[in-house]
Formats: sequence, structure tokens, C-alpha cells
Amino acid sequence: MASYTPQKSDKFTFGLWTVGNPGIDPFGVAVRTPVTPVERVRKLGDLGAYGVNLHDNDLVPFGATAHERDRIVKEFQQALKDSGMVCAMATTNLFTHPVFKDGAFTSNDPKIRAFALQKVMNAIDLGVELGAPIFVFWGGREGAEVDASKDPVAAARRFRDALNFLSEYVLSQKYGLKFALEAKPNEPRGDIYLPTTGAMLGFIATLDHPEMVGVNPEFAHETMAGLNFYHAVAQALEAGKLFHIDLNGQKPGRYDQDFRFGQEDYKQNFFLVKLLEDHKYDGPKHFDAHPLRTSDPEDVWEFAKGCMRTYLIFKEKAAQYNADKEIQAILKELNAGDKNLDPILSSKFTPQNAQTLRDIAFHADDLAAQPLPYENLDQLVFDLLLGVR
Ligand code: GCO
Ligand code: MN
Ligand code: MN
Repeated sequence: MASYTPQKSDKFTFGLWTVGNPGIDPFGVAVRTPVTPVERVRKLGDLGAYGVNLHDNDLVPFGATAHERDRIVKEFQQALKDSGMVCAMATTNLFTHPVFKDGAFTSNDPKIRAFALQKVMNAIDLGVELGAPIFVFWGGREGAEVDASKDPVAAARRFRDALNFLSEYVLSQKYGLKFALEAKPNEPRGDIYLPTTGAMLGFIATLDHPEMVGVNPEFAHETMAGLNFYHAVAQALEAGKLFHIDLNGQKPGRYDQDFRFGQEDYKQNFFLVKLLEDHKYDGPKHFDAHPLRTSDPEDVWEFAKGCMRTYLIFKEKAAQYNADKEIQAILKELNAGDKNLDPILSSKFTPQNAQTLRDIAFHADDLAAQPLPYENLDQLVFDLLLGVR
């Protein structure tokens, strides 16, 4: 696999807004003029990507007429077909237009909440027309800077009402679409509601159709809050809720950097890729990242190639880790288990099990004295990642 050439089966995807990012930031104007969405599809297809994702307005401008919309969609569908690409995920832009400056689903104004639902229903129709099986909800403006302005309990209820309404819409249309909720702690709001993947998982359990709804964790979002993204993804995976994933790069404690996948924290990314591969995650791997503001148009494609190449290198490293005799021997030792206790610990409470545990004479000092050679193990990982193993 030494060429690290992406295959369609790798399911690598890019948002139209990623390679289409013009480099605007709060301090500076655009530095690039992105090529058209159709060109982005062609170029990404040539590079080996599996598909693209879009917000409604990445493709169809806000306020376009029905006629314009249909023409744009037709041309885009043709481009997907010509380049063997799919639309893997769709979503709604509920953050750019000033109408959403104080939120969409959680706005205090019922007219704005209703407009948001109308916009999402249209975006769902668009996504389904393009063949997207997953629809993402990122509540970018669903938050506050001034806590006196909105009741967070009402906000949670409004968010839930919106998702319940939209789930029923999907069911009534017989669309077979799944929802994936994306958490972010802050930016563009001072604080965004439901700030972590764990918060989203808790919220999903309160919905009318939890079976339709999973999460779309993003590397940058857990990491900017100083949290362990690998652990967040593992929790989602274990709950059967990892419907989609946004891969990128981020340093802890900064603004949402959305760097190229793998740009920061190689070890965290390695364990993340290993997790996805070991557990056979088969959803799309979406690089929700931006090329650096310093990139010229050509460097934008180096950015896209880099995201995919890095994933494949980590995938190879994960296979090497799983085949490494020394590492595996340590893991085997650490996970030796106990043939008498394991069945009890993995079964439900019974009075007998409780009595059995009560009757055992544990020797805590002996248990504490068992070796945990983590320095050795972590150095082996380092050597492996740095290619000296
Ligand atoms: C961010 C967000 C966005 C969303 C996307 C989907 O970086 O702040 O991740 O990129 O994923 O807009 O709605
Ligand atoms: Mn981000
Ligand atoms: Mn994202």
C-alpha cells in the first residue's frame, strides 16, 4: 500500500465548503477565488475521493428561484455522475444569514424557528434528491453570549421539538434518511448549546425517534475544549451512534482551526484511525477542514491529497501495531482476564453473584503490585509512529 492512493472504498469525502474555502477570517478578506462546485466535484473525483457533502446554500444560493434551483441541481447531478462521486451527506446553512444571528431552532422568535424548519425541510428534499443517506445538524448559532437573553431549558425543548418535527417529516416522506448531530463548544457563539458529543448522545435518548439519530463528532470541536476526541468517538461507536465523522486538525485551547487532517497530534490521530479501522466503521470519512489561508489554488489540492494520504498512512500504522509481536504480547498480558471472575463481571446482578464477590479474599497489595509497563508500551507506539520500528 506504499503509494497511499485513495480508493472509492475508503469513503473519503469533502464538504464543498472545505476545498471551496476562500480564506476569509474575522481579520481578513478572501485570499482565493474558489472554483465552482461542479469543478470541485471533478477535481476531488480525480484525486480519489468517494463523495462530497454540502449545505443547501453551498450549491443553491439563498433565495434562488425554483427554476434556478432545478437547473443548478441538474448540472450538479451530472457532475457527480460523470466523476463517479456521490453526495454522502447534506445539511442546512442555519448560520450565515442575519436572520439566524440569535439561533434558528432555539431562537426566541417563533417566526424564525418556523422559517428554520421550512429551510431544513427544503434542504432535506435537496439532500434526498442528490442521494444523501445522512443529514447533519450543526447548531452553529444555537447558543448565547448573554445568558439573560434565552432560557437554556426552553432552548433544549425547542431543539428537541425541531428534531422531532423533522424526524416525522422524513418518515412521512418515506425518505430513509438518518440524522447526525454535531457538537461544538463555542464559535460562532460565545457558548453553543449541547457542546460535546457526550451531550448530544444524552440528548438523542430524549427524542421521539432516537433510532434515526446519531452523532457527527468533529476532531477540532472536542479538541478545542481540551477534551479527548478519541474517547468521544469511542463512546459514540460503542453506543451504535457513530453515523458520520468530521476529521481535521486542531490544537487544544484555540479557535476552531479546522486544519488538514493529521496536522496536529499524530498520536491522537493514530489511535482515532485505529479505532475506526479496528471497529470497521463503514460510514463516510469526511475531511471537514480548511486549507491554510496562505494556500494558493494549487496548494488547496495538496491539502485535499494530504488529508487522504495521512489517513492511509495511519491505517497502515494501525495494521503494523496490530501485527507487532512485542506490543501485542504486552497487551495480551495486560488483558489476560480471569476465567472465574469475567463471567460474573460481565453479567447482571444476581444475589448469588453478589455473594460470590463478597466471599472472595482479595489481596489488594498483590493486585497493586502487578506490572503495568506503560512507559515501555507508549515508547513502542512512539517508535512505531516515527518509523524506527
Ligand atoms: C465547524 C463546523 C462546520 C459544520 C458544517 C456542517 O467547523 O464549525 O464543523 O464545518 O460541520 O458547517 O454544518
Ligand atoms: Mn470545526
Ligand atoms: Mn464539522
